[in-house]
Amino acid sequence: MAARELSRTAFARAKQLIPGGVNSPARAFGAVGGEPLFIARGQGAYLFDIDGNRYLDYVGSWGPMILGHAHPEVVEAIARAARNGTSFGAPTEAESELAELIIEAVPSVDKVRLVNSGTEATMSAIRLARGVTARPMVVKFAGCYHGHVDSLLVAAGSSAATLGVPNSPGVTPGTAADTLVLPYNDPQALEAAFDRHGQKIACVIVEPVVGNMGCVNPTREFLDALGSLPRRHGALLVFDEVMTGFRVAYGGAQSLLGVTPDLTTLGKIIGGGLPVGAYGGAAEIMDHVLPAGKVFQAGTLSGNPLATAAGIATLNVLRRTNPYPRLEMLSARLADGLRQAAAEAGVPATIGRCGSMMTLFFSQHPVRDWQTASACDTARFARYFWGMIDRGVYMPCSQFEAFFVSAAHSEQDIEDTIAAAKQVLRGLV
Ligand code: KE4
Repeated sequence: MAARELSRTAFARAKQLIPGGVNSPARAFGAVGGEPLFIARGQGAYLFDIDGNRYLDYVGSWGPMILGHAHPEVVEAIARAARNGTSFGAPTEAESELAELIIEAVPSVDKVRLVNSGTEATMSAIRLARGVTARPMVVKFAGCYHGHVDSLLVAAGSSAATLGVPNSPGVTPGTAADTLVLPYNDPQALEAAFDRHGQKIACVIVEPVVGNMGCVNPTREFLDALGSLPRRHGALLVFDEVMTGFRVAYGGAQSLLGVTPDLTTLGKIIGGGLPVGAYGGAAEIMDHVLPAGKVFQAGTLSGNPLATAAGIATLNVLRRTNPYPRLEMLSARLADGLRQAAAEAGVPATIGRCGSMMTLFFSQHPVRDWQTASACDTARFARYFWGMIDRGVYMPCSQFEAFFVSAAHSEQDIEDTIAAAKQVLRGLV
């Protein structure tokens, strides 16, 4: 068992200063028990905690670190930008350079606004959709997460077509009232919602490949419904590609799935680990955003010189090296190895995967929506999580998250992970 005393001490201190000792609940290890590890540094595919333990990292900061930690070109770009100042509150050419890279890569984006997080991106995209359509309602799907936007912190009511109810204190019933929560991968529910509310729906927001209930792929029928129903009823389709953007492909999920959304939200990878979010779409939609149009959105640090430098460097490395075929090869091998390890151990498990994002579900049935995801054996997941930590493999601390292979992972890293999983899974029976 690795020593974790310094993390324990650091956590005790942090809890005196910061709610729950963390600046985001996802890091608190709440779903797996125990206490979070405090990280000293990352290098390539590895994290090092403050007790000196090394871990093979599959969280990758929840997605941004597709190149691995401390990539030399990214670090140098940030350092170079910092020497010229850290923020000006005035336009810089780097913002146009990052915008150009995004526009060139993402099929649906002709114009893009940079913000500071995925939450800001989805919040702004919804406001824009409501402003453009002059309609109040937003459709989302159970199990999809779009950041801590009040109107999206909503759980499904008793029936899938029930208007949303808040699932966080502080979100008012009035805010939730305009949010409709439907089952993912249910084209009939989406059709019924439009039949019932069609002229009041401003947009449908969806993770085109879900990461936030664990990795769940859309069915062809669901994609066809997403591609046709909103448009038929004058609503906008918003692809939340904060996680899938530049992850599952350089052009994001929309470049793979054959559906072109009206708006796309981005984050994570486009900041290379620094705070960048973005929302974009056709110019005739985006030109409704102030000061071109009347839909308000602003931000002191939007397009920040350091963040845009990190994002530009990251996208330039991705565009130059095209790591996606190798990521697919490594990820397919890992998925097969985990599937085989679970089968050999007699542990019911299935894999959800798209490219280098995937989830090992402790479920004997395929996971296709929140109902099947929430039936997973989360207690068994928690034992698996800690077993992997004890073997130096850092997986996401929740069954309902995706994990990620980076371009810094080696074939040996993948084999070592499979070997560790074989040992851990055998112990779970
Ligand atoms: P941020 O505000 O955390 O940058 O992005 C919110 C967001 C929006 N859309 C999708 C599809 C997302 O996955 C996220 C954030 N993802 C979580 C992890 N699955 C971030 C981890 C955290 O909250 O600490």
